[in-house]
Amino acid sequence: MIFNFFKKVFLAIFATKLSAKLSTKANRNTSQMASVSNKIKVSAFEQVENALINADVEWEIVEKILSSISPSDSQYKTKIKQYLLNIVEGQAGNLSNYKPSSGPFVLLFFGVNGSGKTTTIGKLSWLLTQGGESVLLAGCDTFRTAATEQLQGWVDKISASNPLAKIKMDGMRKPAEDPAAVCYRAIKKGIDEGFDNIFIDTSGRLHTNQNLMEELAKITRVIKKLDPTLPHLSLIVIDGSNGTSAVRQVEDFSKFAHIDGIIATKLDSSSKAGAIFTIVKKYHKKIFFLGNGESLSGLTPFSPQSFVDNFFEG
Ligand SMILES: Nc1nc2c(ncn2[C@@H]2O[C@H](COP(=O)(O)OP(=O)(O)O)[C@@H](O)[C@H]2O)c(=O)[nH]1
Ligand SMILES: [Mg+2]
Repeated sequence: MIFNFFKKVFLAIFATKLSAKLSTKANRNTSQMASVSNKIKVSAFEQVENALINADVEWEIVEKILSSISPSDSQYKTKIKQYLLNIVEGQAGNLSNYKPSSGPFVLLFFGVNGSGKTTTIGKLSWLLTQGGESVLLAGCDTFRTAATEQLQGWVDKISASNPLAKIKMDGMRKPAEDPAAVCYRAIKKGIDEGFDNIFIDTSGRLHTNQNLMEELAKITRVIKKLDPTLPHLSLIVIDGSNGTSAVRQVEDFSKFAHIDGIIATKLDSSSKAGAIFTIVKKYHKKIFFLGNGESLSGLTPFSPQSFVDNFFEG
């Protein structure tokens, strides 16, 4: 009897202890799981943060995003995307807004050496000739002798791919000609021959080189003598993989040339051209195209939504 009583008491104590132990373990497991899930959330959040920084979104913008959104917010990715989208929304440039009502549409391309001006001109020429428009390329990069050949190379490539393409090049006729004079002559030819578009290709210049920057200002001054509304569109071409130095390029070039908009190239590399957010925020410039690759079709009109989506892919 007594034995049975002690057995019951012993079993009751054992059951209580076991249940307490199990419940502590369960609590510990729940809190451990919560902390693991939190860690995963924070690390996923950090990954997005790193992705933005690696894509050259300036720290000031990243910091603002991170301070306004919590990693525990299940919608944080959507919110970050929306924040970035708000910056570039409505910033897609449209060529047709700049076209003159009559005469050729004259576009001036400039930027630092190797940013992709000539390649972009080639790709844009292909796009427009595919639509049946004629294009005259004004080869005003008189600094490198190979530059005229490179431009002619694009004319040949486009003509080979589309024998009906109406495209010509007019460049230097003797070594070291003044680029402004070459440009003037080419535009005059384009007007006289009734071209739909004239693309002016200029030498790559360091934004820190005063003389070369003055030369760019001279090109604009000289062509205004033909028609004060020229050029109808002035575009700076930035290499998307140049990081945030593209912001400085826009600032320095704007001291010597009017800038209507931006073309960012080399988005097929690891570059995502996050500097565009700063350029748009600071200088309110339109983005016209993104270059992705060296083929004829490697130029895409800027779309704010796909640009932002691209930050969260790959
Ligand atoms: N991968 C890649 N390479 C490009 C792109 N645009 C230009 N390039 C290359 O970058 C280099 C410089 O381009 P180029 O057009 O000559 O630059 P420019 O000096 O500004 O006229 C060349 O080797 C081009 O083939 C692009 O969108 N993607
Ligand atoms: Mg060039």
